[in-house]
Amino acid sequence: MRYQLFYALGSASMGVRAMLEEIGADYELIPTTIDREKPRPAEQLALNPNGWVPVLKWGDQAMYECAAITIFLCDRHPEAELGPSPGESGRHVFLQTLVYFSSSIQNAFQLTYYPDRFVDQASDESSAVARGNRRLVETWNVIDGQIGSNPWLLGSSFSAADIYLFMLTTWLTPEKGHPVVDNFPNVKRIAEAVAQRPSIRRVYGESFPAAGG
Ligand SMILES: N[C@@H](CCC(=O)N[C@@H](CS)C(=O)NCC(=O)O)C(=O)O
Repeated sequence: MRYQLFYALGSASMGVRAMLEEIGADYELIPTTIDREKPRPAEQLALNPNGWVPVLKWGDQAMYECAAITIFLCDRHPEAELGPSPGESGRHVFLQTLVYFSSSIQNAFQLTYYPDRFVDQASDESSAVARGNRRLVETWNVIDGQIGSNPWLLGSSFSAADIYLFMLTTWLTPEKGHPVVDNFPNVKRIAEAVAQRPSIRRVYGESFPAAGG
């Protein structure tokens, strides 16, 4: 069955697209935008009133939330071996890591990209941004410690969590006050390994530099 993905460059929809490439799924991209000044397609808003991407459609069904889509695709395509299935060893760390990415690291990014969503007064926005930048350091340090000397986030096996990690590192923008990926050497090592995968090259481009670079 063909998937359809509401898609915008630079957004979390790129990680979902990389997963679809890893799976070898038949999919179609539906262009949209993350520009706050530009309208979203009516169908996207009907499926996700937040106006965010990613939104994934198949048949007459659809879902949003990047971590949930990641789990859904892994479970639906176990032959792609993108994560431990229910009952398999490491499943709990897989779920924990995806939800941590979504609820903690993405939240820290949001404080820096959309501070107005977190404070009442425009005058408080710079404080939200500063806290977001420090929160990025705290949360990436947690993930760096989780990885330790393991080759991949879950230990010895590559998984969709590594794709998610790569995607998040592409958002690190030191010019915005974010930490640089070099501060998290284990994260950097995995991001660089993921960047070599054909799926990532197809989605992010052949010339994509080392993650965070
Ligand atoms: N919790 C959501 C967040 C998605 C999200 O923030 N998407 C961003 C792009 S990475 C977006 O669509 N931003 C546009 C907007 O907020 O209006 C998820 O993980 O899917």
